[in-house]
Amino acid sequence: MSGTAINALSKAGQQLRDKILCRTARAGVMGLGYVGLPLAVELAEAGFQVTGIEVARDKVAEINAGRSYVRDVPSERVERLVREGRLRAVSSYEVLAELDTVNICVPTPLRKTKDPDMSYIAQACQAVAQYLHPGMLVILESTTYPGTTEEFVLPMLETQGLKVGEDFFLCFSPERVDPGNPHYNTRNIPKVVGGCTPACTELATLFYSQAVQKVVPVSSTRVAEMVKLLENTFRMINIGLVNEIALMCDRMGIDVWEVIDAAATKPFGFMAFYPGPGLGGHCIPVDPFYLSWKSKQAGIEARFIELAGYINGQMPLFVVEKIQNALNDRYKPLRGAHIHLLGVAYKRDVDDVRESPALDIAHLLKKRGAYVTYSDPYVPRIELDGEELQSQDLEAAVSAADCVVIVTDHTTVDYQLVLERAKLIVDTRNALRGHKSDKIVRL
Ligand code: SAJ
Repeated sequence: MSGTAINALSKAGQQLRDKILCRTARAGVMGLGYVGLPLAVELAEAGFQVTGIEVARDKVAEINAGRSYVRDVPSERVERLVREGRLRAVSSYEVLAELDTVNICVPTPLRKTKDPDMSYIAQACQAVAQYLHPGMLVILESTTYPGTTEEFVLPMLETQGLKVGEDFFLCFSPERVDPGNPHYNTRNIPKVVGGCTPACTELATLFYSQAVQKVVPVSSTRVAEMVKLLENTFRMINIGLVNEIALMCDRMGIDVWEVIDAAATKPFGFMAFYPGPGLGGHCIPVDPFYLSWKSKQAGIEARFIELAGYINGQMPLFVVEKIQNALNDRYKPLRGAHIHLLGVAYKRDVDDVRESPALDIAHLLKKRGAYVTYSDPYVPRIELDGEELQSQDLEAAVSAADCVVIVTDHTTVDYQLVLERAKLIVDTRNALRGHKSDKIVRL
């Protein structure tokens, strides 16, 4: 730790530092989802005694039975840690009274009005406030707008009469979990962290350094909050740009996929993004609207975010019209046609359908009178307009359908079989790249 911080550390801070260094600090993780569970496992494997606090009792039972429900965390790791007594899960908050650190990894969705839904953070922080005690390190990881930690969380915690930076320590550290990424995980993704005071930052940096390879301290919680929003807004806007380029190329009869591949040969100053059926997932379609909401309050319209949101939101309709025109060119109306969607997850090789554009496409197709089926090796069933659809056998459905639409380009699908059996294919992901056939229609 830096000299200044050691001298400046209060007695409570010094005690926490010592507990972190000798791993006697009892760690807590609130929210054992795709962010919280990998973090809990890394902290436990780093030698801390970890308690997961999870409101979903079935998840608590799974963890305590040594089973993982998060694809990136093998059950073997959970089972070993639970057996060794280094990881457990509970569903009540009292345990916070005996914890030295707590990472808050709860959801931050949007309301229907596209305003931030802070209810999960509020519930978690009220619980932490109730059991807050001297020497506690509290780190918010949920993606949120700049100012949340100091304006929303800190006042809740200070109601207990304890002083931040002396009695307890409060930081923000953005989660950077990338579901399904085979190369990057909680341990090797650099961890940005900013505290309410330098002592807060130093203690959180020390804490994370026990479990994460690289920690990146920044000067404040607002900087740390903004880092995450820049990262994901960058993606959302560039996806919006490339979708708009795809619309232009469609009108001009230019192969957008060839354009992007050729542009990507530029060894500097360019980063390839790819058009698609729309923007799915629980990060990219959501996080930028936390920034635009706060920006509006600060008197600045986040025009790029709003525009990119509009363009990305139009892509499902563009795909449906592409399907309709492709059938029309073959003297087949969309009404009454059998359309088979290949892949409904929001991106390749994940099992998550949250905000998936496939659901919008299916809804629009049904509204236009089509009969819609789907296959997805990762998603056995979906709910569509109040009806449950089950994933169909690929070969049979592809052979029977009037049009197969590749919406998610899972790598495990037999695209050769699709190419041979399908009458017509609308490929929204260039999954059939390199194949030439007049039955393939690309974005
Ligand atoms: N998408 C496109 N074209 C692209 C890239 C993505 O249409 O060129 C679509 C995807 O199909 C998906 C949506 O955008 O529907 C989001 O895709 P994503 O690749 O951004 O994946 P996410 O949502 O899982 O984003 C996560 C983010 N991780 C965190 O927030 C911690 C993001 O910051 C990562 O950069 C991203 O994974 C990643 O790189 O995979």
